[in-house]
Amino acid sequence: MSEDKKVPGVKTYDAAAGGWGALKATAITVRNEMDLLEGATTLLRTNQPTGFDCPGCAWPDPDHKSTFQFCENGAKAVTWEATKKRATPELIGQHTVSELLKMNDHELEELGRLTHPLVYNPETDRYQPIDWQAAFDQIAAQLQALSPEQVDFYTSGRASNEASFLYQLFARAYGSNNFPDCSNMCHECTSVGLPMSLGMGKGSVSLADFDKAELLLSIGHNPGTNHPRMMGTLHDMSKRNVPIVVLNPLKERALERFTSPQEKLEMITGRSVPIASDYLMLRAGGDAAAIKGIIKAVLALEDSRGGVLDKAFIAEHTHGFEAMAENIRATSWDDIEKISGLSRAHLETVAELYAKSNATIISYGMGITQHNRGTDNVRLLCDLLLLKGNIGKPGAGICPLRGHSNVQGNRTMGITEKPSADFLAALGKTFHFSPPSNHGRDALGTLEAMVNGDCQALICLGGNFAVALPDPEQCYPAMAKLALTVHVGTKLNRSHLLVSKASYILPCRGRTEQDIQASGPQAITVEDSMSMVHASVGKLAPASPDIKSEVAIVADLAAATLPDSGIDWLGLRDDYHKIRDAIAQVIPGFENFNERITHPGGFRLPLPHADRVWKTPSGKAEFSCYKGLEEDAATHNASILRLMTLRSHDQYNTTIYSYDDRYRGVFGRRDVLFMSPQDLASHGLEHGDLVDVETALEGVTMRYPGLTVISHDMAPGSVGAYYPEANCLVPRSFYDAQSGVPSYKSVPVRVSKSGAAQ
Ligand SMILES: Nc1nc2c(c(=O)[nH]1)N[C@H]1C(S)=C(S)[C@@H](COP(=O)(O)OP(=O)(O)OC[C@H]3O[C@@H](n4cnc5c(=O)[nH]c(N)nc54)[C@H](O)[C@@H]3O)O[C@H]1N2
Ligand SMILES: Nc1nc2c(c(=O)[nH]1)N[C@H]1C(S)=C(S)[C@@H](COP(=O)(O)OP(=O)(O)OC[C@H]3O[C@@H](n4cnc5c(=O)[nH]c(N)nc54)[C@H](O)[C@@H]3O)O[C@H]1N2
Ligand SMILES: [Mo]
Repeated sequence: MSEDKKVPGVKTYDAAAGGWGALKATAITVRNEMDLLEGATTLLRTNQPTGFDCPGCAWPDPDHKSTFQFCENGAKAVTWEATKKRATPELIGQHTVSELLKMNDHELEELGRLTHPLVYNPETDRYQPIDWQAAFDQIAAQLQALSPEQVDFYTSGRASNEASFLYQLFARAYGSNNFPDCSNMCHECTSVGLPMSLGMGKGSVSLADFDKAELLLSIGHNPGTNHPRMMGTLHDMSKRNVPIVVLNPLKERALERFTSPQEKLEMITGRSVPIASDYLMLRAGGDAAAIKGIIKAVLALEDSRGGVLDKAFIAEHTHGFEAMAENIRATSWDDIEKISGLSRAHLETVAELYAKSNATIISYGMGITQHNRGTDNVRLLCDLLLLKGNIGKPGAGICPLRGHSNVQGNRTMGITEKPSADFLAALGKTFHFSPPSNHGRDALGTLEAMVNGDCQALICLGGNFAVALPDPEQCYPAMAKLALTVHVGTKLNRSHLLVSKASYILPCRGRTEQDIQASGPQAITVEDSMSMVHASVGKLAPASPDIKSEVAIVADLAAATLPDSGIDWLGLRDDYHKIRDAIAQVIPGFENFNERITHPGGFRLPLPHADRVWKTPSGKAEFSCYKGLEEDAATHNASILRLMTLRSHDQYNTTIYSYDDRYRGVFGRRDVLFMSPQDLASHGLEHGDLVDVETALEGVTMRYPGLTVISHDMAPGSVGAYYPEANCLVPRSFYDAQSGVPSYKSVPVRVSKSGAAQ
């Protein structure tokens, strides 16, 4: 690593990703957060058959779950939860909330695990301890006084299946379908787009498919940081000489070269394997143009030499091919090149690889979904796959990389503002009530309702709602206007401090901790990105005797709020088998739930599209017809750049583990703007200059002043800054209309030297 003489905290990272650097980072994290021995044994239990599911990401585990998979960022997620630091009422009560608000997000969570329920006292401007039952009774009285349309129930994707199921049951028994959730900021485009194309809102691949794939297109995700256990899979593919084509505006080190900490020889020799066989540095928001270009070139290959498309599959299984092909043929190469930032020749080489491969997987993340047309983007990826029958065939398929470790499970459990009639009927029948059938609010809907006063109470099962959402300038004051906020969480964060008329923090146990209820020790279950459902059992003693499980908190709150519902909340709380029996009755695919999770590795939920059964209205897979090439509100102005808001290597969403971003060469700071050398030159800027960034959308005034611009290997036209800080540049009106996902990866911005005349 070499120091940058000019810009403090910037270094050039020239090694491969992974390797000893990853081991060292893990050792430091364990030392800072935990007792060494306990830390080591806890990490060894991660993702083991009798252990707990890693809260780090939703990548699945191999079938033969025996060997421990080393994972730096999984270790950070685990030790951050299992830390020995404690945010006791005494510690929190030393500060007024106004003082706590001056701490940054890292400092707030660094206070440690919450140990006792707290209530805000406006007279002292402090959080103070409260008894659990008093908290439940007070919250219940306020919920009873509000109407269900005024209350919103947020879920962040760590909540277990059992907690999520009970939570949606509580909200619906209360009368609300207002379910904003983290998926609304993340993979909602997948949940909306895949059903339109394939009849199912989940990925079609299993882990075994990666062993048989002949080509991988990895688009808009950064697995070295965000899905680190995927690196083992990519490493194996690379060693099998499977081409891995990456589409990403920014050079991400782990997608270039990786040393696997599981491979002794590589660790000893310092050797690494290349990951991307071809790295296409397209412009942010240039994916649709690039994919349309690849499809265009594939169609041209079919015309010139034939035998490229899977015509039998297209005829038997799909609908809309001709309209799609005509639309693509009408798109000009000039436009494709201009908007993608890639050359025709380069896209044609990818088309050749695609034409040659008998089994292709496309994996994708936030680079695809967080755009004005995120849902259309997802459908376009399906179009490319359908051309060669790459859905429902071994070694092929679509692989959305889900975010939170159980976000997919939350959805399966009914956390959705638009529940299906079948789901509501089954829920009502099982619990003898009439659930509301109206469409409720999603995350942006809740924000809007908070601003205009329609929403009066926000209950949060985890997460950091206000910091994750766009438009903090509107969102923060709107939180303070609410009548009631309730946060179920493990650590203190900013959303907890945006206090309303009545605010409560209810501390819960995490995945790593034992969960003992009246009937004995409990397991919870989660669903990974590939629809595998399995049990998770924590082993550590809870962070405090005064914290409860998420299930217990939801059940106790429901019992206090809805004493006449006829639902045996406390019975469900006392024995999670009963919750799973209810899930089995309500949700298809969970038959014999309790029995099936006793098998190591659990079971896979039915995925009709993986068997080429298309649950679309036409009964076929549907090609889409992507109009135009622009993914985001057009700018067509050389002075306007596209801002991608990014995660560093040392953060988990709004949780900032440290100020380092090792692979991108940034240390001890986050106040930087990544820019290409070409854009630096065209903007008359130098590496290290102080710049101001402002959003370039009509009617919007949003600024982020005082960032240090650093030169980075990335596509011209695109700039990057860290999420969540850069949310001050993302307007809440800038989102994908089909899914409601904010366009966090493509905000048009102007960049100018700080102090320069505007
Ligand atoms: N350690 C860790 N793990 C995590 C998380 C975390 O914060 N930390 N978060 C979890 C969650 S909730 C999620 S959703 C996932 C997120 O995982 P990712 O989907 O990897 O999300 P991001 O880090 O936001 O980055 C996306 C990547 O997309 C690229 N990109 C940006 N814009 C574009 C574009 O227009 N086109 C293309 N092709 N690429 C683009 C960026 O350069 C970056 O490499 O990770 C999960 N896992
Ligand atoms: N600009 C920009 N904004 C973004 C994104 C982006 O790429 N750019 N990404 C978006 C995405 S993909 C997502 S998913 C959202 C994330 O939004 P959220 O899911 O709301 O945010 P997190 O930061 O994951 O939530 C962290 C908090 O969760 C609590 N917590 C941790 N573990 C547990 C647990 O086991 N139980 C409970 N009850 N609480 C727990 C802790 O109190 C912690 O402070 O942010 C979105 N916002
Ligand atoms: Mo996410």
